[in-house]
Amino acid sequence: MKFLFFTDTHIRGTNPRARLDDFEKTLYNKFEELLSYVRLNNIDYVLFGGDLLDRPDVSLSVMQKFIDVLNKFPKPIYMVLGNHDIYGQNPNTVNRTIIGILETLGIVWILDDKPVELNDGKVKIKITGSSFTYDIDVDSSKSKYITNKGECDYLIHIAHGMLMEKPFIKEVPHTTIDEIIQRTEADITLCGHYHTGYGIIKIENKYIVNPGAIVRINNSIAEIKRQPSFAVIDINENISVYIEKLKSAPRGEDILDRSFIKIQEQREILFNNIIQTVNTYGEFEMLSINQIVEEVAKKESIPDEIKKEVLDRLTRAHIILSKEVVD
Ligand SMILES: [Mn+2]
Repeated sequence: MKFLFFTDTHIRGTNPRARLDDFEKTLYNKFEELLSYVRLNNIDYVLFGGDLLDRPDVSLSVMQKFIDVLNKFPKPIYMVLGNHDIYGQNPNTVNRTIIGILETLGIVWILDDKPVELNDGKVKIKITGSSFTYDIDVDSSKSKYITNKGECDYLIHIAHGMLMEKPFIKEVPHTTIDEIIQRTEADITLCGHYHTGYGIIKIENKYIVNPGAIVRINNSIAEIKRQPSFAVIDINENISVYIEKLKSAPRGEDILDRSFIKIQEQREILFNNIIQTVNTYGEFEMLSINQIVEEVAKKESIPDEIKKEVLDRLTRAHIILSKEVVD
């Protein structure tokens, strides 16, 4: 069986500030290239790592074009939700989002509570998934990255979280591969969320794969140099995994505006100052509002139902705010 895995497409109708080209058009071309790769290379199943959309309510006129191409992929596309696909970093809001509609139409399949078993008469492959939740990398058990093989020959797990090769910036919640590699039974763990990606890492016959985002949204030097890629997985008697570069992706130099970098650097300094200020008020190691609620609740022994109410209200506020924001 042959799989194609891609991640973080961030479909949107507007241009990210640093982009000089027509982002929507370029992205559409990438989807068409992926589709023709699927057809020419006899890919059986398509897997997706989350952040299909840049926001949960991306406009219908934009979606109309992309639904047309998504509908031509082998159905369904097995996927997990990214933080941009949902409201309030809460996967339970999916029914109010565009992805909820795509799932109803049978175009996508959200894996979390519906793992899939594929059997071609030769091998039995199970696919499990963990959508983004605000605690995916905060939870010390790292349970969203751990999955069980059961009766199948091979197990593929997809997660949208900050799974990193090495320890990362302290302020950003993340998980390192060595925290999970011994405990997960997945032969292949496919990851989205960290846009830079790291390709294929193989440890003791287990693969960890993040080919990086299909899109380049910021204009860091690393992003300018990076060529958007996807992964191909071929499972017969053995597993083979390889990375393919998108040919339709323009050169970073041609589409990312570097004059913008200076302003962005100043912003980063400002942002770091804010983080430091917040840290002096409490020992918050992260800045996500949900995580701060979690920390405060723990410190002050606030009952679970009150914490839940606060998180629910934050989700509702996010829904209201996102309707008011004009991109
Ligand atoms: Mn993303």
